[in-house]
Amino acid sequence: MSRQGTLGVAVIGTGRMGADHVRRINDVISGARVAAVVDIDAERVKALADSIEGCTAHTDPEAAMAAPEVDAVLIASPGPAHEAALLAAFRHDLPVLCEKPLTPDAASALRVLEAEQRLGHRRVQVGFMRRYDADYARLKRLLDAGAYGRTLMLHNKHRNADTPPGFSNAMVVNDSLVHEIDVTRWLLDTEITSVRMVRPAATSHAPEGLDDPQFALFETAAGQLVDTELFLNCGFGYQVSCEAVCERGTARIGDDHGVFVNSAGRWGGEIAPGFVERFEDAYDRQVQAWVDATRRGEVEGPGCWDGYAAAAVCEAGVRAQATGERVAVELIERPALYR
Ligand code: ISE
Repeated sequence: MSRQGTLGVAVIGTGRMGADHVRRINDVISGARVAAVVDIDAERVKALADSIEGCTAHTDPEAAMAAPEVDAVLIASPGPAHEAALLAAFRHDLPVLCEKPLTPDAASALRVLEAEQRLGHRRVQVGFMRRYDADYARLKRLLDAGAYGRTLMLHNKHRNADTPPGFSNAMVVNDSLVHEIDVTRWLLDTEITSVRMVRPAATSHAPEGLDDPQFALFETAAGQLVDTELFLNCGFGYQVSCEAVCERGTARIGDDHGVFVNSAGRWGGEIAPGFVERFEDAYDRQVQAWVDATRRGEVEGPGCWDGYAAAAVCEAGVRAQATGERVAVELIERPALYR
């Protein structure tokens, strides 16, 4: 490990999430530094590297991985570029934190899963950051402890103020619903076996070609039902909540994030503007947990199996959008490395 035990990280992709992770590694968390940055935009990446002491700029991910001060890789490039970056990291046998999605479809996720198995050990943590959110973690502990008996249903809400340009119906599943897919598998410790997608009356505030809101219904291998409202142009802010309905009670998180105010005859609070603000602490904890585990020589958190399973459910979800039918999820048997 370079520089007195500090983990030298190559950050691949310096767009919105990548730049935020660079800031996080440099200014927020401990035990790591940004040793290299990679982007197809040569000027942008050079300007960024010049602002960080001892950091090199690259346009080729593999060149950054070969740099002597690089001990680990954080992949924050667009999803279609993930497979090549992951396979390159395996060639250099470097630990990876890969932003979600692992890859954009189940076939490519399976290729990554197979490559990691050929390596013989787990190398990848996938950026399903909600697992590191304090509220979700508390809910997980409650459900695991069986405080209210068996969980029978989950009701999720996932609302964004608006969508970025070019946001498609497939992205509603692949970019947004993918979080509830991971949360469901993680909280209930089971696989999702089928998906249905339903479209209620549409808001007039959604861009042309995007059906908004949408409603997803999962069945799990343990027979539970999970519903998710996805309202991605709700206009008023970013809101994510999850209610677990159990045999002897219910538990809900996500309603009251932030400060609660009583004033001038009214009560209320603020709604986070976006996911970067709402999940800021979760992103910090996620990257710190990855750095700490990597420095101990371990791999923790959601891995390639979770990335592959989520991709398989997403694929069923996109098919369910087209047919309106219940679509079964096709998964390979879980390999020994991930049991
Ligand atoms: C975005 O890519 C995310 O990951 C956010 O968490 C999600 O809320 C948003 O809908 C996605 O577009």
